[in-house]
Amino acid sequence: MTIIVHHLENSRSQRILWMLEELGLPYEVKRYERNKQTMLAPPELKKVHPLGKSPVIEDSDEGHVIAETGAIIEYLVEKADGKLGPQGHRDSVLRYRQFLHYAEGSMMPPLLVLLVVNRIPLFGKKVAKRIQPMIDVHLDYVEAELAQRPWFAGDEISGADIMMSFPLEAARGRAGLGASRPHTIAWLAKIHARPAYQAALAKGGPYAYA
Ligand SMILES: N[C@@H](CCC(=O)N[C@@H](CS)C(=O)NCC(=O)O)C(=O)O
Repeated sequence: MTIIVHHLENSRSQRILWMLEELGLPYEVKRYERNKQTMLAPPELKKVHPLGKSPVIEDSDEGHVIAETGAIIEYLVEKADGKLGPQGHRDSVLRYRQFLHYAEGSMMPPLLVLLVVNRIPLFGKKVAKRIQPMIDVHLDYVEAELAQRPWFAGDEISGADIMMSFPLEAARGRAGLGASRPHTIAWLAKIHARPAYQAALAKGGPYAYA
């Protein structure tokens, strides 16, 4: 066994399990539970990486500890000789790169703000009303992209789709993504039906967003 995935329940690390299943690389899952009150990761994760966040992987073959979903995805693409990496026409390659960064860099921040403010009584609801239109801009953009092609980069599934899965799953759960954006909903159904996605769920345990 070469790769250990430090997997926090109901978190971004589900993407890494899915990626590893798609690539057919061997791995082991170390599962962590969130603190029920704060929803934060347990302190043990800080022993693996100073940020104490998930995902983090350890590759014992190469002696690396790697944090940040996008960096892990890129590392795994390299390890799998380019599988699920940028491919084809230059436009697809550029879209791949954009969505790889966009998922965490632009789409997750307002979703995270919404999650936090929704936990604050009264004042939270007011702030949430200001955040929702910002999220809608992202959801409309994604819907328009998925109306043009089956996958985020182009005709084939790639690491960009795996990156985009978490913000879109989170948006469906908490930010109004629904039937009014049929291409995005169909894309979610399509990824959830993939055998590799299902195998990742079986390996990682319950996941609230699938
Ligand atoms: N941008 C980072 C974010 C990592 C992150 O915030 N992970 C969350 C899980 S969704 C976490 O570990 N939260 C628990 C905590 O902050 O204690 C990535 O994509 O890996």
